[in-house]
Amino acid sequence: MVARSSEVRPSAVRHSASPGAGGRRRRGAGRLAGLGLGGVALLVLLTGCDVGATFDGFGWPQGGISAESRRMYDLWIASCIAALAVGVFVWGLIFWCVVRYRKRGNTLPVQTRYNMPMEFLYTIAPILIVSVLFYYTAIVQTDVDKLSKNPDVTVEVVAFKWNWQFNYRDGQGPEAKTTASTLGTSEVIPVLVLPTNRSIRFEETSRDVIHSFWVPELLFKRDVMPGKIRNVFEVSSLETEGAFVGRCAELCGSYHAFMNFELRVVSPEKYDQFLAAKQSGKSTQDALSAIGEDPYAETTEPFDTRRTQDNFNPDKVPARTGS
Ligand SMILES: [Cu+2]
Repeated sequence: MVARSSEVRPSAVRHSASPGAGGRRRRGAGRLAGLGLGGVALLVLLTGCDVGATFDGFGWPQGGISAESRRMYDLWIASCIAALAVGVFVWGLIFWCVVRYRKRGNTLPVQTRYNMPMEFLYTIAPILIVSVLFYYTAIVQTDVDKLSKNPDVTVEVVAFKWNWQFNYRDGQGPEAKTTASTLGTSEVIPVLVLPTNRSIRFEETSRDVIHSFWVPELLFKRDVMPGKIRNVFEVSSLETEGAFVGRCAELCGSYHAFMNFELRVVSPEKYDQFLAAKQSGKSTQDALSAIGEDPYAETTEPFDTRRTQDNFNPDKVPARTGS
């Protein structure tokens, strides 16, 4: 037979028979909860606003360079803090129960099965937590996937086994024209030059199999599909100048691991000069030199594919030529 909450067990009678001891225990539990809350408050105060940096991003990569990457990072940090708060509360309850209701004899403590308010709380609290997490995730995801009508820069990303081509376009969609292009080769890593503080649209397409365009500092990657599919995403602004390695994040064949490129983020003025130099017919390396940038990739280098081993004219393989 199932014990009802309304049934009063001898142990409950025993507890209620000694109000002094119960009061002391309640005060003890209150002190414990106060200490826990105080500890959390102190932790937040000590770490200031940048809780994420203090805890190494809770495992999330730090150093995002786009507005979207910061929003994704903030969502992760907030979710971790919420999870920790729930965790600390639950751990506190567990330890409190362990201490408060430790075995003192052979009689069962008060049983609270079929306690409707508790059952209601157990059901509603997780639904509320999941709803809040879902709400903020949906907002950030929509924001990251948002496309503008007229991005400042549109670059077509063409992936192929096993390299990249970056086409600077004069508009959006497959009908737009390429005004300048950078092609990677086995000897030269392709450098994708982009400006800070401008919205950038990436239109991805593949010539053969599925690849994936990934710059770790964007905290973002998106598959590059073959056929007529143009996978499109935008970055509302790049906020940090510098050189960042880019990779293929989809296992696409023998030389998948060699599909590296470099994202070079420069000032808008330098970008305009670079694009003008490219459009006037200069190679990517010459155009990079013209704006005072390193002409070759700084973050990665061509891998030794050993393709020349079986070359009939190994002496004639040109060194570091490309794009
Ligand atoms: Cu690939």
